Amino acid sequence: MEFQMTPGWLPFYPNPSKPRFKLPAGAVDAHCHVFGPGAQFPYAPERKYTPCDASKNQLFALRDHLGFARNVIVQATCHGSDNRALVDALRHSNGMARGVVTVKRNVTDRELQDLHAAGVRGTRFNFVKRLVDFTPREVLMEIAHRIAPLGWHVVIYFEAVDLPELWDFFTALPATVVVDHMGRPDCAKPVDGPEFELFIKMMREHDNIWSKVSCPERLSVSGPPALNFEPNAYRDVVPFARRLVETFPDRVLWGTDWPHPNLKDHMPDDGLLVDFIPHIATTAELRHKLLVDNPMRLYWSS
Ligand code: 0GY
Repeated sequence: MEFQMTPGWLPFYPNPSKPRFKLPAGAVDAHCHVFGPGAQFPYAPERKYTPCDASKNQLFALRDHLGFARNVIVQATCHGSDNRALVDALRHSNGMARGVVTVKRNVTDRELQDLHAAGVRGTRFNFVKRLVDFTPREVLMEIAHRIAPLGWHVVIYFEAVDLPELWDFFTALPATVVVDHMGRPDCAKPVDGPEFELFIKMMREHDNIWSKVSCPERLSVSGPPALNFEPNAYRDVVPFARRLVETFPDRVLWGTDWPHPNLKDHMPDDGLLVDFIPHIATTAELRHKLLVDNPMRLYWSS
């Protein structure tokens, strides 16, 4: 099947630079996607965008080029609850990739067990209104109760303004919960303002809640530097990510977000994104937790 990429969408960066920051041995890219290829794994009819194809082999080549050892592949909304492209990538990863899927209420126990055997360790609930149609909370809660006994966690994606309304649901989830991209704070607001304080409070009061300190390219208002990544790249995101890394060093993850769906103004060089890591995790110990210990504990302990 032929798919036309959504107009205005940027394809991923063609020739990423080699990072200057040397990743610790065993580092995990804990948030990335595979898209299709659409001819083999068609995009979902209910999708809100059509991405560029981004195959497992391209993802694994990027992993090796950047110096990561492993990937966590997260189901993107353009594939809906059809996890075949993701599972195919896991099966071809030699055990070096784990997955986070999207499932519907009617998923069978057998299907969940097969997903687990393929390397799936979580399910994703998406609350970003431009990306998905609404699913009733009780349906999501039912799914959460089905996956919890497998030792899976729930990945949640939402925007900061929606946290007050979603608080009760998130804090009642019966599993480890991993928040995508720091709950998408508005980085034009102060890091100690009420909006981000609410997010910090949620993590402080609920030690089953983790955060990915990912996506400076998506969250930054000040934007990328014109030519050189240092010293000001995405500088407005740094205080938010640093605060989480330093306050909750054992509950943070990092990922490239390759191939960066829905970016229209600026497509990051993934090598330079890796060079952002020492700005948000400023000691070798913090970086080892962020890039190795935490993702290994969450994704490779079973
Ligand atoms: C991301 C971010 C986005 C998209 C999705 O599943 C998705 O379609 O997550 C976004 O548009 O902000 O993490 O990939």
